[in-house]
Amino acid sequence: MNWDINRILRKYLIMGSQNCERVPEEILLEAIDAGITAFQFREKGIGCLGDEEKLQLGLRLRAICKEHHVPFFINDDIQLVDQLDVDGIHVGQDDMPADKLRRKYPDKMIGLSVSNDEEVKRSDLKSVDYLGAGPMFPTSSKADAKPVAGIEWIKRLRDQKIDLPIVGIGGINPENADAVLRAGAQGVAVISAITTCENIKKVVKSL
Ligand code: TZP
Ligand code: MG
Repeated sequence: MNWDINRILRKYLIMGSQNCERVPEEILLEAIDAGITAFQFREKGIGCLGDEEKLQLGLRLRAICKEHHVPFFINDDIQLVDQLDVDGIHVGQDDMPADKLRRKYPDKMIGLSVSNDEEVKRSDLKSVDYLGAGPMFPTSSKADAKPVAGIEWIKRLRDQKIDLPIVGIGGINPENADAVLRAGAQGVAVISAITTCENIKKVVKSL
């Protein structure tokens, strides 16, 4: 499948069972129905599932994405790349380096998190398809989140002539999403704005 990376970053839902107060499959289905353009399975942090349950949930969420033609990314977990037949892999700075990942998976989309200039400098940007830039705003969804980089971070990436697609992440909601896009991002990646809201349709539409 050939995905249009600029388009699929537009409304990117990230989720694991630890982010959900109800059945993750239901949340994913509602979010897809409301118009999310990509999904990342991120089963990580306090309360996350063990290996076997993680695989089983991953298989169910993956099947939903396949049925609805929504690209499915796995966060970090290289073991699940083949088991879940993912479309893409998202890695952080402490995970498998992008160049190695690219050699191993020439046909997968690869996303990389960058939070500051130092991380950009040490990353092999030509091996990745997009950058995750953040945290844009304070977040309570990631215990070890880097210091808030703000929307200025996206502007700075653009000023450095980095022309990779960028998705902003961290504390994004319908009220502040527009500022992230205006700073130069192709899209917004959110966890809690969708997983904890009352009305997924309304939130996704207004992102
Ligand atoms: N990486 C940087 S911030 C973050 C991740 C995974 C958490 C984003 O969650 P939320 O609830 O949208 O702030
Ligand atoms: Mg990581």
